[in-house]
Amino acid sequence: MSQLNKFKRYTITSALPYANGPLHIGHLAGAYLPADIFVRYLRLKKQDVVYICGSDEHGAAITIKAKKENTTPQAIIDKYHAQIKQSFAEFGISFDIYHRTSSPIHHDLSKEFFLNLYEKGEFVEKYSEQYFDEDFQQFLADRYIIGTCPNCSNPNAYGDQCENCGTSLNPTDLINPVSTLSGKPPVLKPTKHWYLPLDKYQPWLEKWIDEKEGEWKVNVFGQCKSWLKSGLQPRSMTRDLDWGIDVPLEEAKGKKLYVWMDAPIGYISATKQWAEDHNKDWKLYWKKQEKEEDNTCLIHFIGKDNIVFHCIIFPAILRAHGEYVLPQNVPANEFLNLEGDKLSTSRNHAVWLHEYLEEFPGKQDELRYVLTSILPETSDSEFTWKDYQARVNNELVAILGNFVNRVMILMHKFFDGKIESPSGKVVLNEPAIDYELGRLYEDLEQNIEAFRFRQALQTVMDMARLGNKYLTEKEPWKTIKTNPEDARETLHNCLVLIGKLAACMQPFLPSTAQKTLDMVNWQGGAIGLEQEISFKSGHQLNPAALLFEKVEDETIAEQIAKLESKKQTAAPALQLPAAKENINYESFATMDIRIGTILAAEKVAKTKKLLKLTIDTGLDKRTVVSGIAEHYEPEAIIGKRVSILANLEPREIKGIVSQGMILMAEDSAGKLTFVSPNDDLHNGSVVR
Ligand code: B3M
Ligand code: ZN
Repeated sequence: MSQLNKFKRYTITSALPYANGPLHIGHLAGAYLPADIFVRYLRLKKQDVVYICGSDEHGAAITIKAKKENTTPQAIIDKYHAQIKQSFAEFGISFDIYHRTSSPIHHDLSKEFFLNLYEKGEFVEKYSEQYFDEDFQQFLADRYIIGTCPNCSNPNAYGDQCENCGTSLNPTDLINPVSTLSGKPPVLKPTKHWYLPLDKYQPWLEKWIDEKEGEWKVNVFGQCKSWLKSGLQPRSMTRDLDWGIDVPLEEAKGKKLYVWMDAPIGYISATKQWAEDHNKDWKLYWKKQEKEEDNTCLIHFIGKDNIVFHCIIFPAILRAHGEYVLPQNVPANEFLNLEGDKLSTSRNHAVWLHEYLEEFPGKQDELRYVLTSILPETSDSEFTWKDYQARVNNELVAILGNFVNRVMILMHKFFDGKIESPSGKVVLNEPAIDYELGRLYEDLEQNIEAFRFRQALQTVMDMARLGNKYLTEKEPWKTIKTNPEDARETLHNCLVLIGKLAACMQPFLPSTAQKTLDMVNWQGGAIGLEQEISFKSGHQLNPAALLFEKVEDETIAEQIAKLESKKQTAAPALQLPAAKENINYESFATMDIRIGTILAAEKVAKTKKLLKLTIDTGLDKRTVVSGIAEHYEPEAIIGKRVSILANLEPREIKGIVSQGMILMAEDSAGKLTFVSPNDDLHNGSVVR
């Protein structure tokens, strides 16, 4: 039994993608396809539903991309907003609105939200030390700082997260942090921010999350519990950035709202815009109503990396505001992998939606089908092109397409595509089939309502299997000679079954469902899920057409080769420091660089980074303190040939006078190596 009527209406959201690049199949499978299936189902069930999405156009994700493409943030969001919107539309993701967080209505609402919390005294104001790039005279967003992950030693971890081990980080956790703007280590400077005291909300959040046990997906519930277990910390809702929504306070000039403060409010502002456009009341879709039973059912579809924001931070914001409903469910998906490897934008290891649309025109439902079959609902799953081919050929072509096609061909061959019945109307006249269909339909309902879309899709395929089996058993191609009325009845039953199948296909394969209905020349208007299917006597079918085509081996081989070649050409994500300004030769010539040899090396007590070296410079034997202890063991470098800047003013470091500097080459991963001569030069040789 459907449980949908428990709620007056539904507010369904899909995560707002950053408008900083194209979408790939991982996005589709994570937060959009499942939501679209659910929403299409709700609509077919005649529920009052609004489906909300839009581009997330703030945050460092955008400014970093602008820097990379050497353009402005505005140009980036305009370009990718349009592209993403287009891809969604072509895949039939049926948002009621696809909005933008750069819109004035969103800026206004976000500020209003911030002020509401500010005036209630919900924020804690704090000064903290934050990384600042002295060359660029600006504070650095977390994403602008890279360094070594304290957890897994990945040298390219970001200030907010290590993409290698998934640990979420603070910039100050990074070892050897470097600003991606200047390529230099940033300095810490105090700055004031407004924090959401999540620690204060912890007891309430614990209680609220505990109520979701058994109702929310295990992966989502488990992640929430683990965040709560490790203890929530206040989180700053403002940032020192130059792109985003202004903090609406006089004393916060130049500061912007934290992107995760404004982005979820984007769901609300988009709803406001939609309501304005369609003469609706947006408050019904977001605010608590007088009677609890009149509240909307809010559901967020997201990927697992967004769980904390939707299950902890945004609910805390909504509750602090007080007038809003909280999410009823957050059916987050895990990740989709590709051909044995993580999907990766930077390594270009992805199947991009805009490329698929170009290379497989008209084959959106094929991808919808394959992705729905492998949705990472409870654990990570994997897309491979071979599996794509197998599912299209062995399931869509051989089962679904085949059933519809056989029935259509036989109807045309034996009865000129015309339905005729003495009773004037054709309905399903086969109790066993009717019973089975009823059972399958119930499964479908239950699975969709429990967000088990993979299984739900299987019940649709089972309907097609049922049809094939029935047709094979009844053999109308034989009985047409012995008992033509029986053959006619069999095919009529099949046509009704096709109608039912098309109805149930709609949430998953919307354009195939429509094609099927067109083929049987369905005249009944929009087809409902539970509608009784019948045809009038005299009804003429349209010509048979194939619903799906076989995917050839070459097509798959091409796609696999394309992924392989991208892998080789995609440059590793080098984060090189910016080039320095020109100097004249005289400046260079003032440096006295010599070849020397390390005679002795020891750790400097109470430091992690420093080694005390004794160097034979050819001129003398001297002491140099060098910050290489994390890269070399002292014993291992004795006898090493090095280059030394010999006329650097002596400096006292940790009580030791250091005379000169050893030259080191540093790669983008922060690894240091000595700059040594290739040939065996004597000590004191000049580098120039
Ligand atoms: N743009 C992060 C992401 O795309 C973020 C989601 C916002 S949902 C309010 O993963
Ligand atoms: Zn790591």
